[in-house]
Amino acid sequence: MRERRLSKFSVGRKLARALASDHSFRSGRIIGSMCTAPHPFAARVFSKHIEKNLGDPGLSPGAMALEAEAIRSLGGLLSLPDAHGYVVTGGTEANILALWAARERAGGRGREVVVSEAAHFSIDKAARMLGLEIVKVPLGRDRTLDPAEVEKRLSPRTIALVGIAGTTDLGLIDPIEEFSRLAVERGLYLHVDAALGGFVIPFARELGRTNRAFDFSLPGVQSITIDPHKMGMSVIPAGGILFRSRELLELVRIQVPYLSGGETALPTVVGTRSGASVLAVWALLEHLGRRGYRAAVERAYELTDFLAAEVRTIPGLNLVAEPVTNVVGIGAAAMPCERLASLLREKGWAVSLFPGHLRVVLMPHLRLKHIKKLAADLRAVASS
Ligand code: 0PR
Repeated sequence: MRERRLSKFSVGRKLARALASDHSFRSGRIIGSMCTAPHPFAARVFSKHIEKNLGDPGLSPGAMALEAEAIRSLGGLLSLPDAHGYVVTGGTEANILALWAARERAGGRGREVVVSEAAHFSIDKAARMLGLEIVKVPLGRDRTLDPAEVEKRLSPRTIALVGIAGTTDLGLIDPIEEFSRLAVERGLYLHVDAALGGFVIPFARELGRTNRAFDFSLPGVQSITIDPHKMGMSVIPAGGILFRSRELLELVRIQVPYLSGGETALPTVVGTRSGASVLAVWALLEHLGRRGYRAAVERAYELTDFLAAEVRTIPGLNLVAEPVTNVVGIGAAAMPCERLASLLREKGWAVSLFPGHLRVVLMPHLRLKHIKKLAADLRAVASS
């Protein structure tokens, strides 16, 4: 730390210089991110309440009540208005809590968790923290999961299945109906990672884009991850974990005797936690309502369709899967994807590179003019 103070002006100038090379959502150049520019209303509510710490719930009974309301609202979106849960820091914390609950529920009966090889790395992270073993099921050539392959990997040591509703690499949806059937038959815990899809698939169903079931309407589903800081358009950090019952949530709570509200049970992985995040989530859910989110999802699909149609017409490029949500996977037959990615990066695009394809996520900060420009650049680099 420096000894002498630096004026706010000088610090501001240093800051601006240091951040000059950072990408911004406003530029329309961030095409590989699952986050987006926070909705201005969420940002306003967030900045107004930055002092709130829900790690000491007794200090903010009002904010805690709104968190419960936000959870009911998310539960309603996922077919269970009386779900139990919390707004957490993101999909990673939500997945950790879910697998922790699964482990506690199994009571030492086994340690294996079965999930597709497309699982987000937070599942591996959670397993390492919790002493669980991840059994990965390979995907078929069309990148989807065959339920028979899942069943083959179940053993007496299996305690849980994780289904993904909106995979990280391609936005695809696992056969969660089948997962649910297996979970009920075998008494397994089923967690659904809908970090991205939670705010997309319910509206995609209403828009007639998919008829896949993935939520609490399936009897085997015990918990769901749904992230307001992805397609929920709220401020980072904001994830969501929802459990089917209070008993499941109790499995991951810790009793704390000394806080302001008296003896209390805290459920999140982190201690001190942002009340501002929670209030921003609540406020935006109230403000946009289903109609607002549906409109955002509809726009995202328009861009998805546009980009997918363009990619189909560009010689040397291909879609690695038919988009199901707002994610487009672009493969290149004539050159390594690493080269395609670096040519696009040279042109200023912030792309995500997976083994064998580039990922474009059509998030709400993107406009048709950005995607038209992207398509033109893709066409140019594909033939270079
Ligand atoms: N589950 C799924 C299916 C995810 O895709 C992700 C993150 C998580 C869980 C974990 O969520 P948190 O990162 O909130 O803990 N998916 C994004 C990804 O890996 C995260 C991300 C977001 C990466 C924005 C880059 C970026 O610019 O692609």
